[in-house]
Amino acid sequence: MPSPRQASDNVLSKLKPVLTKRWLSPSAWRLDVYEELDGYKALRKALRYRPGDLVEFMKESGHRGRGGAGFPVGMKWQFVPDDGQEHYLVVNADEGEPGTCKDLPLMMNDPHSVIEGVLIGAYAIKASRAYIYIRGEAVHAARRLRHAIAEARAAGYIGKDVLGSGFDVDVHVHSGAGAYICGEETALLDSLEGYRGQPRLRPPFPATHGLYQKPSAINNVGSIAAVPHIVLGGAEWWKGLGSENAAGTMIYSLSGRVKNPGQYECSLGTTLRELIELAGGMEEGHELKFWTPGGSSTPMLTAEHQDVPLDFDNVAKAGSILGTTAVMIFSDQDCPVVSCWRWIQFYHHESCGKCTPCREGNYWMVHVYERILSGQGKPDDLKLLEDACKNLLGRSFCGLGDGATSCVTSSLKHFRQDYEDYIEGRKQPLFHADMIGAH
Ligand code: L3W
Ligand code: SF4
Repeated sequence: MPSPRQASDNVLSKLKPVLTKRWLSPSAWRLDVYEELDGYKALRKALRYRPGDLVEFMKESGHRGRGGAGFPVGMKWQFVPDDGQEHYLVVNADEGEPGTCKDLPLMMNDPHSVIEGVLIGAYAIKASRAYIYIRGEAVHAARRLRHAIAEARAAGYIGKDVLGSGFDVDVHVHSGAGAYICGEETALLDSLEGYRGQPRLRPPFPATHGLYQKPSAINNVGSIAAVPHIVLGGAEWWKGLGSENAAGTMIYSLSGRVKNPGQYECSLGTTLRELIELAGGMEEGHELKFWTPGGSSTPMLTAEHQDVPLDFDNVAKAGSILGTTAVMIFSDQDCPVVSCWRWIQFYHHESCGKCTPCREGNYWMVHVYERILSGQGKPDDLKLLEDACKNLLGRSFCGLGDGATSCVTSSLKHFRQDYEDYIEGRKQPLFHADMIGAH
């Protein structure tokens, strides 16, 4: 986490390093150092409770998922039926949302906190097997997790009769092959089972029909790494770290036009204005123009929204989604049309092709963007983009299709003029028409 130098005391008080507090300790990824820093104390404590009590405790803490949807963690665990079947805990470590960078540093700097959270979660839902599904490109993080699992197994935290509690559990790391769609929980399950990763129809939800059609809880890395801290600190402590209706801290990943981009762990509900101050301010000569609260799948906001508390409810009221708190910051020297073009290229490339609205819609939107940006745009093109989004949103098979529309509809709402400037020749084309398709 970069160290903020010039922020005011009021803004500095928003910084709450909990999940990131060990990041500054050299070698906290090693078991001996982790144990010196209170590591595995939460597991010892959790094993003294009945699994059902832990689920209740997690509900009480108000802890909500950090993977994008903000679904309550305790409720997700409660949905896993206590029916004597094999159960699984799966960690979604396929961090792929553009701009998101909180799970990788968590796994690199503090892998045992993820593993300790996995063990507590597995115990709470009575799972004897847990999988961490990590994106294929993150070879370094997968290696670090595997090393930490071997250390934890040798120390008796993983395996048969964990710490003499009678609880048996094993933990595996599974690397994906670099497909964004495998971050969608049911595509992830297909990929984990050895199939091509494509979303499944929901319901039934993974809570009842998950991995190998068995009850499964799927939690994001950030959701699960918070669990040991909540178990040690208590539900009230966790709630007190956040703001009203938003318990705990959040790792905001700041990128773009700020002086010190990086991860800032703050109270849920910190505003963009405060985050920019923590990051040393905007880059010299740049003025805020647009930003995403939670990655490219969340509608972009503008300078007018700088004081919106960045928590689930307030961001929704402002017309966007908190998502993964991937705060990408753009200035008056950046073009929202160009950003959207790049993002739609990404969605087109990552579309799994299962459903027509997303497969075809993103393909055609890339073409419309390229027409506009090459100076060949027509006045009807904006209507065409809006129509494409109407046919994607709510009509796609999974959230990827819905998410792709966010940047298009929000940029058309806030920055229509920028599109019209290209179409009406007031802005230089970004590339020549001959270059279409070359990007
Ligand atoms: C049992 C029910 N379980 C819902 C569970 C469901 C899932 C969780 C949330 O998308 C968002 C997406 C991206 N019985 C249930 C139930 N569940 N009802 O609750 O479900 P849902 O459908 O609200 O969301 P989701 O499909 O998990 C996640 C947005 O996050 N996002 C994230 C992008 C990328 C990453 C990454 O790179 N790691 O997360 C960014 O904004 O657009 O809207 O577990 O099973 N009745
Ligand atoms: Fe695949 Fe896109 Fe349809 Fe999702 S919305 S199932 S990614 S084609």
